Amino acid sequence: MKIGFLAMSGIRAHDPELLKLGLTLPGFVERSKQIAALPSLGLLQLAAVTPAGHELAYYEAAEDRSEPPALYDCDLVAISTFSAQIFEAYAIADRLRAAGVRVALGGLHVSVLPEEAAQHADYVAIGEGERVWPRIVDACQAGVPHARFGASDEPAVDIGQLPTPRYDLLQERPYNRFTVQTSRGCPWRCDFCASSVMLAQRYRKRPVACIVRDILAIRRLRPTAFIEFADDNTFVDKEWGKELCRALIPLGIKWFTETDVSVADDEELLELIARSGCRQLLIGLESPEGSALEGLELHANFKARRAERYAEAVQRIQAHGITVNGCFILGLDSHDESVFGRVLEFVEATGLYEVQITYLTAFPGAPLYARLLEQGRVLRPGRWDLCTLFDINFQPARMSVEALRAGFHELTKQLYSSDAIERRRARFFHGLREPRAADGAALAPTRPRVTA
Ligand code: B12
Repeated sequence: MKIGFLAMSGIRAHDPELLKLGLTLPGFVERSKQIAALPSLGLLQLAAVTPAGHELAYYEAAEDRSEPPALYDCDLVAISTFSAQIFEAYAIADRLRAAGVRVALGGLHVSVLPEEAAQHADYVAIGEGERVWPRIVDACQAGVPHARFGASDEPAVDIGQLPTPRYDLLQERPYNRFTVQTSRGCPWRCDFCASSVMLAQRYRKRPVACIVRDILAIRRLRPTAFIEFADDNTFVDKEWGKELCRALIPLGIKWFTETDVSVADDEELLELIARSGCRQLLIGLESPEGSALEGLELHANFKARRAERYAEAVQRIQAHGITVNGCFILGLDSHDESVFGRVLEFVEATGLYEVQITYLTAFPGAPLYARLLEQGRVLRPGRWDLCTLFDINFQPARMSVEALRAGFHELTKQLYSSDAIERRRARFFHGLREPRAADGAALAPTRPRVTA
């Protein structure tokens, strides 16, 4: 069979005013452009486990969200879904199916809402795809008309055995960044989190040798590729993290990942992270003060317990020449209109290099969604296209939707103006040029420069 893998990359947001701001604010646009160009690791991973004997091709939906005509020559098309693009994915699936092409849908959104997806697909995959995808391919080849495949009905996926994703299918496409997974899941259970909902298994790490193997495969295609680890929380296990970084040092790559604030507890790990080429750690701080974080992490109240030491942690990480992208969620239940000023103060006080603000978002399948739905606070239920992190889909507890939006817009202007960005950058590099010893004496500038 000819099998097409259709990725729907790009960034989604609907608020016209925010989009206008986004187009004029350099800090906002810069990162969006970089990350919007990421290929779909999920699909490249599926391509790698496709049974032999089929012709495979990777496609991207066009900028106007339409499907490439070549898809109509395929026998089977796999589409990966996130909530924000689900209606676009369904529309493409409907058109392909009307033309006789079989369609398989999988990914985060349809794993949570398989009944909805089944109206638009021949095959629906629930959960991790490595075991179910070969079964879908076989079912399609055998002419099975309709089926649903759940990862929980199959033996567990062993991520220690994953083959290298088929990065080679990207051919000459102009990607500058590539994703590699080093781990799956996260030991924490944040109420709003949309990514770990589908992973039935616990937090798992891949063998370091496999990660290096995958990076080398990317390097053969693009010698200067920037690597993003597509993890939920990379440095949960500090000793494994050190092993990973030691293996990355000789590769001379530049990389980025997401992890939690406990990474700051281990000086040796920070040193290795810096030496191995890390350009940035993205850390979900969520709110500038602990009271707003009470009960947010459902297992151990991890975030509230850590909040007091946030500022110290950011400074400790950045002192190693690693920039921190601190993420804040606006609209948490204890947030009133004073939160916007407090985020700004926190950013100024800590010298965070980069900041990301998003709205609290009720994603289908997340505990937050069930809670808000029960409280009658989900605005326009079923409007999955609003699950962008930049559009409001819930009623905030202590302010109006309008106040949340207006405060967010204002904070966006303040955080991403050229001046604010310049100031944060200058402060970061200045801090690196003048590191101080514990007794306050100036040290030689030994820290690596950060340029990405
Ligand atoms: C990299 C990434 C991106 C890349 C995606 C590139 C791409 N084309 O895939 C970019 C930067 C473009 C991106 C964009 C967005 N993202 Co994003 N992104 C991620 C991130 C960090 C990693 C995803 C990843 O690569 N995972 C690793 C792969 C191996 O796993 P996977 O994709 O889930 O695939 C597995 C299974 O799902 C399944 N599977 C997947 N597809 C299919 C298809 C078939 C047929 C089958 C059988 C199986 C199958 O098999 C795969 C292997 O097991 C996640 C966080 C996370 N940890 O998941 C957020 C995440 C997915 N993003 C999120 C969001 C909100 C967005 C945006 C809406 C942001 C915005 N405002 O624009 C957009 C979505 C618009 C869009 N393009 O769809 C949310 C999604 C929540 C949800 N329920 O939808 C997440 C979970 C982050 C979060 N904040 O919670 N993102």
